[in-house]
Amino acid sequence: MRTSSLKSTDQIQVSSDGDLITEAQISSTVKDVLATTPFVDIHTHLFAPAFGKLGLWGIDELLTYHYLEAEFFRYSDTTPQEYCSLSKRDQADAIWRTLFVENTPVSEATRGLVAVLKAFHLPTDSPDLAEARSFFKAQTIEEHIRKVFQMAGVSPVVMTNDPLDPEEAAFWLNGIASHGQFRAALRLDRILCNWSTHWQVLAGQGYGVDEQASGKSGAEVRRFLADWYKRMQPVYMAVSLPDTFEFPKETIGNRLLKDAVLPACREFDLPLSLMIGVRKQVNPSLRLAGDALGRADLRALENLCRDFPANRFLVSVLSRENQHELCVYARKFSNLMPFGCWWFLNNPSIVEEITRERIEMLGTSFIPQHSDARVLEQVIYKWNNTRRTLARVLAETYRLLSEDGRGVTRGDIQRDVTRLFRSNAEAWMDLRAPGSERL
Ligand code: RAT
Ligand code: ZN
Repeated sequence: MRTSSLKSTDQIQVSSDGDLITEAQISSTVKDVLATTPFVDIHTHLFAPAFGKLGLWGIDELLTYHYLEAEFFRYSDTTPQEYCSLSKRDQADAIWRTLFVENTPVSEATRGLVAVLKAFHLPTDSPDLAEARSFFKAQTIEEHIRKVFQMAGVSPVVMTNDPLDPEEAAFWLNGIASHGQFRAALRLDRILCNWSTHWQVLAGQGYGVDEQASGKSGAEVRRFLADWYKRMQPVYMAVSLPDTFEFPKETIGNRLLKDAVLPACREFDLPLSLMIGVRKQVNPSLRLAGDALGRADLRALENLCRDFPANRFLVSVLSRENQHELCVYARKFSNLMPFGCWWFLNNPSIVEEITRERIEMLGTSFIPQHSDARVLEQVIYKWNNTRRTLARVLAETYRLLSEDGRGVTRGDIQRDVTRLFRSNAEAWMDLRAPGSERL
């Protein structure tokens, strides 16, 4: 039973989820609940083992992560061109030497790699990578994935699946068995943001589309999406949009969004994930590490949420300056679900700020984080960091609540953490393994 106010001096023994906990117990209870609740990872770039080499894992992939490559070029005289001509192994050695041996790995991405090494009891200060390489070489992928997800406390994870990536599409077209821990997400960047270089691929596959996306193109793209929906059984459709995104505005992308993507999402009852604010290739020589960000005009989002009430939008914005207005829009539109602290925002100081702001404005009606992991083992450090930051934020939230007159139980904390990291996602997408019940 609740009592009106709880002072830290109250000595209530916790015996069940229903008993109020003391202020002194809040922090440890929050940490414990965070540690024991499996999270859903709603956006990654990982692949199930059936996709073979598309799934990245191991020390050389971890070290050549584009977040680390960007940092490498700040310290090293190696030019991006020289770096690109090296083998992956030599690139990894160069990054290890530069960022971990010759310098202290204090940045978020370097610290993350240290945490992964430590999680596997590998040396974190070795002059070379010999021991790490032999450890990863000894792993078999299925068992390694199981262990890594268990260490990270995540399941399932959502992949990013591009039907216009020729390498990936070949796997889907040959038939891919569903995997218990991975779900698909149908990524639309090439269609919505780069139609001029991709429409011919659709045309070549027998869809009646043209360069201007005129006439029956919208209906045909919708047919393409329906075919890929059947093939992938995605849990949502997704697109990453530039900071300059405007809606409505007469562009090919917007026409296809309105005539094909939004109707398909309604038909299949899928949310559309909009990741807004990327400025692609401001430094093309850095390749994947060459993107930056810009503040977006979120009136585009306002227009979408209002004009398409039967659609649901999962939204992450890349600019720190857009975060507050995203919360305001989520208060106006229940078909908008803010998610994650994306890419350049996934640093403890910013995650803390954004998450506090979201709790203050939205309670627990949002999805605080996704990992965006590209290399399997990254989920270990990314989710560990999220838990660590959230422990501070949630403990402070409950302390204030308790001070203001409402004590909390372990059951309350469990319900909130489950909502934030699991059931809000489950309510928005069908995360059950694709199988008979979904077909
Ligand atoms: O965070 C990243 O790794 C970025 O390169 C992008 O992949 C981004 O997350 C995206 O999905 O577009
Ligand atoms: Zn991503």
